[in-house]
Amino acid sequence: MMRIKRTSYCFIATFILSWIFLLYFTFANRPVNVTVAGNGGGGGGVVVDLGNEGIIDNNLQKLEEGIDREFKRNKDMLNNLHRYLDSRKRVAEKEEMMVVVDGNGNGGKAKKGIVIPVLVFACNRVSVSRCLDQLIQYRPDPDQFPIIVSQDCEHPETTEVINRYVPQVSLIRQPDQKEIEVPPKEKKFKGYFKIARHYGWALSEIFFNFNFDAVIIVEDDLDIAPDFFEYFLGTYPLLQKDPTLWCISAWNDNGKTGLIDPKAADVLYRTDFFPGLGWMMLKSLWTELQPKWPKSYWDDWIRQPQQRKERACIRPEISRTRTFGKIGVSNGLFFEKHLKYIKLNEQFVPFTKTNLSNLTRDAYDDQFMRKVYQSPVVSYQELKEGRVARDGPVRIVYYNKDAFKRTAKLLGLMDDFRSGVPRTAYRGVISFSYKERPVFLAPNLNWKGYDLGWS
Ligand SMILES: *[C@@H]1O[C@H](CO)[C@@H](O)[C@H](O)[C@H]1NC(C)=O
Ligand SMILES: *[C@@H]1O[C@H](CO)[C@@H](O)[C@H](O)[C@H]1NC(C)=O
Ligand SMILES: CC(=O)N[C@H]1CO[C@H](CO)[C@@H](O)[C@@H]1O
Repeated sequence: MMRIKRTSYCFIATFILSWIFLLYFTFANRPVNVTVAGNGGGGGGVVVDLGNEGIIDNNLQKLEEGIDREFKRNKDMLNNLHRYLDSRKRVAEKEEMMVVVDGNGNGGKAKKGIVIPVLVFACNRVSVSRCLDQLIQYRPDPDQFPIIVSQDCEHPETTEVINRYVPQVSLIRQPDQKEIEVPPKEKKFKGYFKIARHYGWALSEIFFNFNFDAVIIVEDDLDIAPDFFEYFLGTYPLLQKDPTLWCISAWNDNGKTGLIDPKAADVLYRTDFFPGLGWMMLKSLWTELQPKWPKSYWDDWIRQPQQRKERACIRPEISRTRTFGKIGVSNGLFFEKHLKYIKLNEQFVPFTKTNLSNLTRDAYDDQFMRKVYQSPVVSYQELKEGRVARDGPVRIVYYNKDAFKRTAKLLGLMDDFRSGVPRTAYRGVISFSYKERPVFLAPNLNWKGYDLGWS
C-alpha cells in the first residue's frame, strides 16, 4: 500500500507542476501578443492597418492552437496517470489476494504473488518497438511482469513510439540531461558515461521508489525467446535462495549454432562471468552496488572482484535473448563477427515446474567438478576429426593464457577476459557443445583461481 501512495503522490506532484507550467505558459506569452495587437488596433481608433490585422489574427490563432495543444497534453497526462494508478492498484490487490489465499506470511507471497518488472533501457532508437512487441507478446501476465521503459536522451520520435504502447507499458524518463563531464581522453566514450548514469537512476527508481524486490533488465535491441518469462520466473527462487548467485542471465556468450546442443534447451549452468544482455537481479544487490555505482563502463566494473565477490550467475545453454544490432554504436564489428550468430531458443521449457535445486552451489560444484575432471582428455585435432572413441563429455586442457586463447579461437569460442575471467567460465572451465557432445575447455585440476593479468 505504501508503494501506491508514494507513486501516486509523485504523479500528482508532477501533474500539478505541469499545470502551473501550463498557466505560466499561457499568461507569460499572452500579454506580449496582446500588447502588440493593442498597439496596432488602438493607434488610430478607426484606422485599421490591414497588414497588422493579418498578424493579429495569425497570432491569435497560434495562441489558440498553443492552448489547445497544452490542454490536450494535459488531458493525455491525466489519462496516463489514471491508467497507471489503476494498474498499480490491480497489482497490489493481486498481491494481497495471494497472501490471503496462501493463508499467511511471506513464503506464499514470494512464491505466487511475486511481481518482477521488466526494465527496458531506451534512448534514441525507434526500433525499441521490436523489443516491446515481443515482451508484450510473450508476457504471460501483465500484472506479474509490468514493463517499464526508461528513456534517456531527449529523442521525441522514440518517446512517441514508446507512448503508443502505454498503458501496456509505463514510460519513465531520466530527468538529468545535463552534459556529463568526461575526461578529455575519454571523449569518444561519452556514451558509456550516459549509460551508467541512466542505469544508476533507473535502478534506484525501480527499487527505492517503486519498491520492487527484483528486476529483469533488457536493452532496446534485444529479441527474446518464447520462454523468456518462464525462465526468469523458474530461476527466481534459486536467486533468492543461494547467496552465491547474484544474477540470472538469459545470455550465453558462446551460444552460436555450432557451439550449443539444440536438444539441450533445458540445460542451465553457473558462470563466474557476468553476461548481462537480459538479466535479473534482486534489490539486495542494488542496495549494495548503488552507493559505489561508477560513472562509466558499469559492466566491466561489475565484473571486478571487489564487486563480484566470487558470486556467479545462471546462464542457459541456448540463449533466451539475442541482440538484433545497435545502429551507430562502436560494437558494430563485434555484432557482425559474433553477436549475430547467437542462436535464440525456440522451444518452451517449463522451468517453473522443473526442480532446479542442483544449480545451487552446494549441489552443483561437486557434481560439476566430478563431471569435468572425470571426462577423458582429448586434443583439439581429435575432437575436430571425430577421433574420440567414447560417447559423452570430453575435456581439452589449457595450461596458460596463450594456450587458452589459441584453442578458443580454433573452436570459435570467445577468447577475451574481463578481470581475468573468460566468458561463460565457471571455476576456469568453459562448457560448450561440439557436434552435440559436451566439451570442457578446462585448466589443470590444481587451478588457483582467475588471474587478473589475463586480458
Ligand atoms: C529436488 O531435487 C533434489 C535432488 O536433486 C531433492 O533433494 C529435492 O527434494 C527435490 N525437490 C523437490 C521439490 O522435489
Ligand atoms: C540437474 O538435474 C537434472 C534432472 O532434474 C539433470 O537433467 C541435470 O543434468 C542436472 N544438472 C546438473 C548440473 O547436474
Ligand atoms: C502563442 C503565440 O501565438 N505566441 C506568439 C506570440 O508572439 C511571438 C512573437 O510575435 C510569437 O513568436 C509567438 O509564437
